[in-house]
Formats: sequence, structure tokens, C-alpha cells
Amino acid sequence: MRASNLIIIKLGGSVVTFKEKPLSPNYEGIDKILGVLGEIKKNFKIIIVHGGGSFGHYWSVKYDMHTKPYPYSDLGVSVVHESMIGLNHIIVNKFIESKLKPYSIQPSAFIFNSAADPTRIHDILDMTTGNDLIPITFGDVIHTSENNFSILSGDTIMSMLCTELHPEFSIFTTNVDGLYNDMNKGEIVREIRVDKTDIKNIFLKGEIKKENPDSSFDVTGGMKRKITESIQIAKSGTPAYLINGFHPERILNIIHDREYIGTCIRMGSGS
Ligand code: IP8
Repeated sequence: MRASNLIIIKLGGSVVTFKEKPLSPNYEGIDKILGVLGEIKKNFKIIIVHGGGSFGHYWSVKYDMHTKPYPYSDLGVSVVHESMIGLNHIIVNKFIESKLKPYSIQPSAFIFNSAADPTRIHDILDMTTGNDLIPITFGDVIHTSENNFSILSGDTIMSMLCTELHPEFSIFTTNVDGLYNDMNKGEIVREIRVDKTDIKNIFLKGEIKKENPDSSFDVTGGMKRKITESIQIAKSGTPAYLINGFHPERILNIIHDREYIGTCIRMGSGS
């Protein structure tokens, strides 16, 4: 069943940090998003997921850690995890300054052995219902099994939350306007309708002709992962929007059913 007044928003690492500059939060980027959350909160319960940007990704590259479960360096696990807690701390404090009421949740509180626990996920939703809180979770390094760890993308957490909670909207913010059909012309794909096919077919249909921009250090798969996870979300009935987080008024346009710049991946075939 669709949670009609729930919105789940991913704050991309390229919005909340300067992705190419190690360990540098983008306070202006965070502030911009905060500027619209108060307005969204009037009509919606909100859950936030944020990415690793120049915190988690920077250290993951340094310690050669990836999404594949593996017995990575213990020190690497400590450092990557701590860097994500540090970034989360910065973001959560910015929320508090803005009088929003964040509640930080480490992914290990609801994800075990690479799978999300539905009861704990509904617990997170309850937090937005009974209280006036905004749960905030984040991409992280997480224990899988038998001393193996893996880097878990906030994009994957988005799909874990959305496929369980069925929000009305799921929004991925990045530093670009959406998915490009042709980067040279700057053309944005406005809508992708997901039928029973998988991502390969979407690429084959020629809807996305050129590589979309990715950062030089991104261990979780950049735009490609966003598309894969968005397709899962769309298949579960929630439209997934890929928009530019530096223009967060576009989120307001989406929820108020106005024209917006961005890409929507949604259920259904045809256009
Ligand atoms: O930026 C990555 O999360 P993402 C988290 O959402 C780490 O893919 C630890 C690199």
C-alpha cells in the first residue's frame, strides 16, 4: 500500500560535499536543500538518505574498498565508517540549526547481512508519524557475514526503504539536472517508463545515448547505480525522480505537480 504523504529524499554526495575535494562539506549545498524541507514538511513525512561524497568515497578508494563483500582492511572499515558518521554529524547539526528535527540512524540498525529488516524499516516510518522527526540515514561500510564487509550505497538504501514503505515520491538529488539523452546538446530524458524489461533494455532502446557524468572517485557506481535502484523503486510502484540538488525548488515543483527539470523513472510501458 502506498504511503501517500511520505517522501524519501537522497541527498547526493555531490550536493552535500565537494566531491573532488577530500573531506569537504558543501554547506551551501546542504543549506539549499534545507531551504525547501520546511515547505515539504507541511504536507509530507520525510525520510532522508545521504551519500558519501568526498568523505566515504575518499577513504574507500584509499583503502581499496568496494561494494563486493570482502574481508577489507579493519582500519579501512573503521576509517570509512567514522568518516560517514562525521559527515552525518555535520548534516544533522545543520538540520537542527534550521529547526528541523533530525534523528540519525546508522544503516546497521536496520540492515543485517545485506538485507533490510522490514520491522525496523516500519519503525523508522513510525518515527515520522508519532513524532515530528526526520529520520536521516546514510551510505556506509557494513558487515555482511563472516568478517566480510561491503560499501553500501545510499542509493541501495533508497531502494530498500522505498520498496518496503512505498512512498508517494522518491527523489535522488545530484549535481546534474537528470539523465542526459545527449550530453553535448544538454538534453535531459524527461521520463523513462519501466515495463517488465531490465536496465539493459532501457539502454538498448537508445533512451540514454551517452555516458552520464560520474566522479573520478565513486566506489558505488555513480549514475548507473542510481538508474538501477530507481528502476527497482519504479517497479514497486513509486516514481523515482533524478534532479539537480542545487535547484531544490524542483522538488516542490514535483510534489505540487508543476513543470520541473529532471528525469522521472516510473512504472508502465510506452510513453
Ligand atoms: O554515496 C557511499 O554512499 P553513496 C557510502 O550513496 C560510502 O553511494 C561509505 C562510500
